[in-house]
Amino acid sequence: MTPPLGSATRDRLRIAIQKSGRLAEPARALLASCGLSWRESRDKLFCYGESLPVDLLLVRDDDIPGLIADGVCDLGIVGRNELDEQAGARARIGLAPAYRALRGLGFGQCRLMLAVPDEWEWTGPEQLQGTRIATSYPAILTEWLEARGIAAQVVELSGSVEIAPRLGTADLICDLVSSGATLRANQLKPVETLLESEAVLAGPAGSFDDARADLAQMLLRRMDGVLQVRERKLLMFNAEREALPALERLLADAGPLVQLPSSNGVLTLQTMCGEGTVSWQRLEELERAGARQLMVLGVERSLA
Ligand code: PRT
Ligand code: ZN
Repeated sequence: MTPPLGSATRDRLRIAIQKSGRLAEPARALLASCGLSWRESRDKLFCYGESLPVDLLLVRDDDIPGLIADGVCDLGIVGRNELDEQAGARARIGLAPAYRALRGLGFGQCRLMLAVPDEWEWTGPEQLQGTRIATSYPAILTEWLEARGIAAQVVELSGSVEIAPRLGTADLICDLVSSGATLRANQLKPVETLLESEAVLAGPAGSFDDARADLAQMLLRRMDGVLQVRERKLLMFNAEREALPALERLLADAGPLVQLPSSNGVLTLQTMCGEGTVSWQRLEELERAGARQLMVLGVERSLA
């Protein structure tokens, strides 16, 4: 049965993630690769953790910081943009920070940027004096403007920010950008970055003092293991000893080259490396330098 929200469930950890949207699938996939599995409830708002006492709450991303602040959820996966905006809004009314980013998760990357109509000749932030800027991130924008002594009017919009200049409700915008296609389609160009964002694991400002402390620590350790090996490859090959110096030069951007025991005089070598080190071109160069039976393996898990 779904426990009532807001109740003090002290022996289970509750994580808020986006129900649907950009961060929903990668957040679930990350938690699943940390060994979590769930029984879905009918209302699809609450997923009861089966493999571990870690439950999921599926919500709108905007609600995640508040759920952590109110203690309804213990952790959440949310964009840094959302977390910083709500922390900024709290600070502006004198409230203490109630949550913090515990880990950057390497997905959901985007930038919070100022974008001006294409015909503007951008000379710098001083040009913003007296303008109207449409945004869904009023706290971050206001802080940025204040830090530069710029008096501009912040026009808060909850969506479709990019059409504000054409509608005449603002002169320029401050919005999230990833590919930049939306800006281009609206005859806008990005000019300043206010924030580099990605999905983060957020937690309360304080620490847990019950069973959730151990659960959160275990989850973080597993998450670190997953994040460390993501995009990591294990490269294995055989080579004659004479080829070693040339191969080491070609693998300067990889981890230490480890020799495995071998019987017939041919060395068996392995190294951990990034995607770029095992491109087809690099493998062919290694082959020309004497590497044989090259093999590239994906890394699933690691405990450092
Ligand atoms: O329903 P709910 O409130 O949960 O979802 P939402 O609509 O508020 O959020 P969603 O799913 O759109 O975004 C969730 C999070 O994804 C954001 O808070 C960011 O942290 C992150 N993210 C990454 C982005 C983008 N990339 C992004 N491109 N969020 C929004 N966008 C917008 C952008 O502003 C533009 O309008 O997507 C559009 C396409 O961007 P371009 O630059 O590729 O054209
Ligand atoms: Zn939202």
